Amino acid sequence: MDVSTSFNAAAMLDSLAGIVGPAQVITDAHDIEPYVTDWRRMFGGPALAAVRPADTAQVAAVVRACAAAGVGIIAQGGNTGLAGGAVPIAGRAGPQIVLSLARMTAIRDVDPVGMTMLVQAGCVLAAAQEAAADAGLLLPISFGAQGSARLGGVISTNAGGVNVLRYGMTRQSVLGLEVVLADGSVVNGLRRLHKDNAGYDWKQIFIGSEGTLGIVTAAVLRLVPRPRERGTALLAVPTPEAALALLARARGALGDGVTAFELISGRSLRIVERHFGGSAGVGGSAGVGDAPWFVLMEAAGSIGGLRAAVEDMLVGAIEAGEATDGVLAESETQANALWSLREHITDAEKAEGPSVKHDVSVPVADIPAFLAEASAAVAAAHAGAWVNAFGHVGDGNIHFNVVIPPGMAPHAVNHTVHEIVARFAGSISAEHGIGQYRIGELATYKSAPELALQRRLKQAMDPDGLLNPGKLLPG
Ligand code: 2HG
Ligand code: ZN
Repeated sequence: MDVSTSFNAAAMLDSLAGIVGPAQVITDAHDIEPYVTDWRRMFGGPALAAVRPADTAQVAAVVRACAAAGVGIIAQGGNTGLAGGAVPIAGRAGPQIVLSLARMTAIRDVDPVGMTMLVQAGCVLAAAQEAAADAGLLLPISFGAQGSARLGGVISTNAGGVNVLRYGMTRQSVLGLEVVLADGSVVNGLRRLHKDNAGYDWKQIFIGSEGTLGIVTAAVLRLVPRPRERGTALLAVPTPEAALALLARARGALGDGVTAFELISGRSLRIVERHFGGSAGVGGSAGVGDAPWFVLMEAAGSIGGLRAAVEDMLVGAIEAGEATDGVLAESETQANALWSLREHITDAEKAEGPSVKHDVSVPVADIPAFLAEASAAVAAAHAGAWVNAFGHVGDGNIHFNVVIPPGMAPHAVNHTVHEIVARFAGSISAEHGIGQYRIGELATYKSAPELALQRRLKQAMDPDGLLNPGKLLPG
């Protein structure tokens, strides 16, 4: 339909209020702000309203009303993303709403025998982790924003995080989904089955599709046994090569007990110290001497002797020169303080000024060469910029963020880094997704047949292009 001539905003708002109640249709300029702007204040644009349904039936009714009027729908969870996928695009034509899942927070059940849990899309990740822990189990999805990220968003972006190396991306933790399709129909696939080969595994197309194919309203998640012991260590390492040697040593000694292996540049820790040095539990490199690089690693297990095995492994690493210094946490509190250092890097970077994010992955063995080449290229081409590199080195995923001086064009910096990523046959978005931030670059770095295939999927699922318009797929 031609919305430019026939669209009646007041009637649309009335009809939305009729579905969710007037108090849940937010239009006031001040109140709508947190829904239409991302937390870094980099992305955002106008929306007719932020609409907050209470349940799946209301989501479906809102989608049907929007579909009938040609109104775009941006599904939003905790709005913690880094690619602008959950907020409007500035200057985009056509009416759209933000559909917030924030009221749908229920944890319907935890099954300790089948090791599953059933949650609504608005459930905060940390709340689901706690419910799993109360049942003696672990929901193995973990990242810095877990206190505000909501599971619908976690699933829709196939979030990564610090435990991917042991437990996989979010995709590996999803057994069943309930989704609302573009026409407002509800598909309930909330099965608690660990095995189900009866036809296409359709839930996979929604996981990581950033709300462009359907809206996730509930999920069955796979839980795992909760390890009884964990060993957390911060190590100073001389080079990224040494970090990879240490990873091989840790896996040799501890097998799949290695649950996290994060590489942190010395500069990343120094900015955490500068901005959060005084905060409780966050300070410097926790007694480990200064170094060009650090590794924060964690191992976990339940059969006893884990700590001693980690200790032996660390002694061996220091003897071999793979690490020059290190601290093995003596208590839960100290372990949490080490993680707190890691989790404050993003906020410390924000406090440093504007930065150009690169959430890249390359084959794990190529990480040292990638870091050397990309750092040299940034230094040569962008005077005054500096690299804040850290990330999930065990997955080949580095956040190669570049803090830039005022006035420097971000796109030129993106180009410098992503050309090197392409040379290593890497990805320009390892875990944060495409959203609106990476959409231009996707057209450059994905092959034409891959893009054509994705467009066919989009056309089949959302022929009118109303689900998260303008995101993920270049037009
Ligand atoms: C992390 O690993 C997050 O801490 C955020 O993915 C990364 O700030 C970033 O670029
Ligand atoms: Zn990350």
